[in-house]
Amino acid sequence: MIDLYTAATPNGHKISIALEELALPYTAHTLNLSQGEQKQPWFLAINPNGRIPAIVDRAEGDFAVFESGAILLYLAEKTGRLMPQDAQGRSRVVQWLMFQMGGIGPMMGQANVFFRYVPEKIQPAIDRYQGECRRLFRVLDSHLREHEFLAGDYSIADIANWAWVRTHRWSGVDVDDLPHLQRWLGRIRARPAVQKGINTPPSAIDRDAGDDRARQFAEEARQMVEMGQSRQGGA
Ligand SMILES: N[C@@H](CCC(=O)N[C@@H](CS)C(=O)NCC(=O)O)C(=O)O
Repeated sequence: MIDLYTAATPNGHKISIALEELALPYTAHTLNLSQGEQKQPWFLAINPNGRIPAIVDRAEGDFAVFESGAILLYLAEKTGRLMPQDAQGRSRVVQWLMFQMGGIGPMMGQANVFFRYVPEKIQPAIDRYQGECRRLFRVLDSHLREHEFLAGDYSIADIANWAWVRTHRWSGVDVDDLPHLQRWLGRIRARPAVQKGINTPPSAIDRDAGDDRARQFAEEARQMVEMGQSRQGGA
């Protein structure tokens, strides 16, 4: 049994999607991020960085893993699935996983902060992060022109990138002229395990930005950003 500590965000959904795909038994614990539950001492003992997602593998002596990319690798290696076994195939998956962890995630995250959450509209920051998202989306689109998935068969690299890119509207970045990216988004969205994963827990990001729940989500995220800024140190 695996305990998953999560919230309705792309990084959280990466892990619920992977657990569903792998049919691993797990219990999802949803943390209230706007109330700072992720900074409580009990959770910092699991993830010293004080952020979701994290897992504890009860079958492996309560082994804890934090950082969503590291969790995906752990689950793929534990099961021998969602990643090839040979060195080159594995490296291809890790490359696209790192592309998400170092590029798509941070850039879309910052686009959300400046486009949705901070009260002041700082246009150069919005342009910078949305522009970088567009550039990264074009890299994905060009690669997907020749490839069905990012690195051979459907893998943890697809899960990691998909969980973020699907929320492109929330970041204010369109994909209308990126047909290969759209095809890949639709193909992965149709997987039953993916549907279960993005509903564990369901996300307000999926709703219309003018919807009350989406507005409340943005407000809570804004409070979380302010809380993070007012803290000393990482957690
Ligand atoms: N690099 C980390 C990022 C984790 C992260 O930023 N999590 C966000 C939600 S997506 C969070 O917990 N935010 C709460 C906070 O900043 O206090 C990962 O991929 O796991």
